[in-house]
Amino acid sequence: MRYEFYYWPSIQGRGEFVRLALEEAGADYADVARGSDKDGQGVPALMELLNGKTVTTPPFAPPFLRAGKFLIGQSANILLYLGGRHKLAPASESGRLWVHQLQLTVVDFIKEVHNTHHPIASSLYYEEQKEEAQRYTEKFRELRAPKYLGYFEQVLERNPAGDKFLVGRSLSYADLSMFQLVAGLRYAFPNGMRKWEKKTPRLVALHDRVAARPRIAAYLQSPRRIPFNESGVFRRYSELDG
Ligand SMILES: N[C@@H](CCC(=O)N[C@@H](CS)C(=O)NCC(=O)O)C(=O)O
Repeated sequence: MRYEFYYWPSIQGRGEFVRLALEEAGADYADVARGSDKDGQGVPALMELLNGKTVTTPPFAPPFLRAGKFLIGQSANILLYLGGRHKLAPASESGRLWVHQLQLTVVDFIKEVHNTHHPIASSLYYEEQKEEAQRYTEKFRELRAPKYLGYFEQVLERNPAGDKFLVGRSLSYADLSMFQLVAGLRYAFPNGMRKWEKKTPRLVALHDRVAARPRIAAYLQSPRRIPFNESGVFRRYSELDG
């Protein structure tokens, strides 16, 4: 089956967690809004599914995925679906729930990362909420980022099957998301990350292993990987990095 993946065309954003899973799975997919299918209809095709009056299961926001007759929204929900189909999650129900739980925690963390530059409203420019961003991000750097990263480090440490993967002894989509978190935080908060990484060696090692996986390495070198920029979730504003 050829998947149709829908996300804003110029950013990694929340879509990147799904792109990484599609790439690791070697799945056949079109990144529709980037014009790789649908006869180059791109963003209009995305908007049609988002706002079309006849869509009976409309997504609230991108990313979303069309898989045959399914239209699936919410990044963690899309990954729950792909994980089961492409062996990117354990076969057992308990294992799948655990991976899903970790991914939902990634979603929470991403929301807080987003709040560092948009603490008041997504509809305002960063420049219109710089003071609040500064205050929010001080606490993010002091408390939240170390807490989330420390949590994932602890999950690796406590995995009864060893600390190579978050869950069990094989790769899951949550491991791919760990790669993206480390890469994104290194981009957005290079100073902060240098400090936080010292306490999360397993997480950093997992990032490196994921980056070296043949399909992921090929993807990262390809034009399909959009570079980090100041429109996505991870933005480099040096004044927020302490
Ligand atoms: N929890 C959702 C969040 C989706 C979301 O916030 N998407 C952003 C782009 S990254 C968006 O377009 N939001 C529009 C809005 O919130 O109105 C997920 O993880 O997929």
